Amino acid sequence: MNTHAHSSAERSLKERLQVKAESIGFDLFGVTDARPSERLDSYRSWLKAGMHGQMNYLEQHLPLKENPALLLSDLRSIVVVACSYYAPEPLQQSDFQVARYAWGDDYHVLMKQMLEQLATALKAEVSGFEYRTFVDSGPLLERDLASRAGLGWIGKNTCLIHPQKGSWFLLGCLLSNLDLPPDKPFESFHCGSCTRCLDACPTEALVAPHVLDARKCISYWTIEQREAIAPDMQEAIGNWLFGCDICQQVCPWNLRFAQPTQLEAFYPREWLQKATLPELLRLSEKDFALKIAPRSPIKRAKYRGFLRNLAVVMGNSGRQDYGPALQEARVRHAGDLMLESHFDWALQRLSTAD
Ligand code: B12
Ligand code: SF4
Ligand code: SF4
Repeated sequence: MNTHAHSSAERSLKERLQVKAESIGFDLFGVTDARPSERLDSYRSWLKAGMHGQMNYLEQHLPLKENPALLLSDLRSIVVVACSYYAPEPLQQSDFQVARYAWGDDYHVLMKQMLEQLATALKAEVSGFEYRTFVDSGPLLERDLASRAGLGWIGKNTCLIHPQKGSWFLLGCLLSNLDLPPDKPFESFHCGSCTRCLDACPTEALVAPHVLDARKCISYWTIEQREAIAPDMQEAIGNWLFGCDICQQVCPWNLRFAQPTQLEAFYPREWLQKATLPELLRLSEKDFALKIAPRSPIKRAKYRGFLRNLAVVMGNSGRQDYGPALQEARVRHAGDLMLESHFDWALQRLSTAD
């Protein structure tokens, strides 16, 4: 807690900031102070256990996560915002699934622009205003900051859940030298005895409440991992082409409270609604760069990762008519051992499918 009382000017600045944030399109807004997280021990033990897999950047982030003040000299407060990405119209695909956050445009770009807009409004008003904005990729424990800023609790599935709006939210942070009064941290915990997310995870990646072993998580393998997908994960990935939403889909707070996004940018894009797996597999690297990468979060998998994911999903589809497309792709990408092994796996699996 900040020890000094905040002036009415600081309180009114915070109120105006919140109004501005809402007018820009943010659904949730909260403020916390610059203290380091109280949950760093669980982050350290998570890293120590190797549960971050090959996401080495999470190790590199540790010193900064330990001390957010290193990110901005004279850091006084952190504004945490959130946008719902729950599109009212679902992705209409029967052959494959893509995590909801990736149906539309890339939130990293969109929310960063929105945060910059918020900062620009402040710049005009406050002299000497210093700030930095972060969306996802920065060295901050965003969910922890969000719960400290009063936005919700961290569920057993490790997601931040708002008590009236669920967890289909993406987070962003504005660090600044403004002395804004912090909100009351969200201290209650509303999962109760529910264990639906742990029970539903197809790969048992939620190894304990609040502990996700990324090495078992479909989202990790299909988004973050650049090389081969572990053999024992390939079947379990099922038809998830990019990311996984199961531990959020089953959550009663989402089933009851999910609220449609105000941002059309998160609605499913037409190319994704219409795409077929063989067509996607035929994309050249240039097509991927021109048609998918510029706006979609799917670019994170990179071209090879995307083809690898396609091979796995097609292998799991039971659709023997996908054989020729996979054969063709194997010839086109001959020499890329990682891809070859995934195409071979898929062809083999289809040949033994009922
Ligand atoms: C690495 C990462 C991943 C990894 C690892 C996920 C994980 N659970 O750690 C992978 C690739 C698997 C992943 C998947 C997803 N991710 Co991700 N990911 C991140 C990233 C970059 C870092 C998270 C991190 O540091 N993890 C390490 C763990 C140890 O830290 P933590 O999750 O923050 O955990 C803290 C708490 O759980 C707490 N804690 C521990 N024990 C206990 C016990 C109790 C009782 C309590 C209350 C708390 C508590 O302490 C931990 C350390 O402080 C953040 C962005 C960021 N900079 O924070 C996005 C982020 C967490 N991801 C996000 C999203 C949307 C997803 C996916 C939904 C995408 C998808 N559909 O595929 C899935 C969800 C999977 C899941 N159940 O978490 C959002 C989450 C929004 C929300 N509402 O929570 C974030 C915040 C990005 C953003 N800016 O919006 N992600
Ligand atoms: S995202 Fe999917 S694989 Fe990962 S923990 Fe949740 S349900 Fe399990
Ligand atoms: S499914 Fe149940 S246990 Fe899991 S996060 Fe939601 S309420 Fe909590």
